[in-house]
Amino acid sequence: MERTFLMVKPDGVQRNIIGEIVSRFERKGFQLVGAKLMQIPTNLAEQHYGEHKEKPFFGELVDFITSGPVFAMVWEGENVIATARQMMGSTNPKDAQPGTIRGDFGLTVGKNVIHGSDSPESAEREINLFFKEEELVNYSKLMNEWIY
Ligand code: RTP
Ligand code: MG
Repeated sequence: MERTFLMVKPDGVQRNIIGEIVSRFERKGFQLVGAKLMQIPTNLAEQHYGEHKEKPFFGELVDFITSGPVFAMVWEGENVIATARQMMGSTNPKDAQPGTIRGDFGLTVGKNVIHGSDSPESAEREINLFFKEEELVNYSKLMNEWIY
């Protein structure tokens, strides 16, 4: 089953919407297979956002993501990578549709509440960056019979 890496960014943690965000993915039908509250060290932030190293906002991005605790998660389910991105909404909350997480909770591109992997390759890379294999839990729910 497909897996993705999602993370409530420091602004989302400070604003007490971890539960709101987790709840949306639970209600959608996805399954949580790993989660932790953590403070990201600078070297991990730089690796995680490595693709943006040359961008003018890279320094701000690393400063922000390391500025307070984040809630890192791995979620599983059919098409979870693309569907989670849709549920998050556009990168810039001013363009994000109402009903999406960024559309409902964000105002500016710098503080846009949530991160989600954008492809199967980045999902695998990011899951391995943030979680050890033994931190991910394999289990099945009877409820899945009502989803699939
Ligand atoms: P993320 O990686 O955080 O899930 O966001 P994303 O895929 O939607 O957007 P991406 O292009 O990967 O950009 C990563 C984060 O960089 C910040 N950003 N700032 N100042 C700017 O113009 C600018 N552009 C992007 C955003 O916080 C974005 O989430
Ligand atoms: Mg991205």
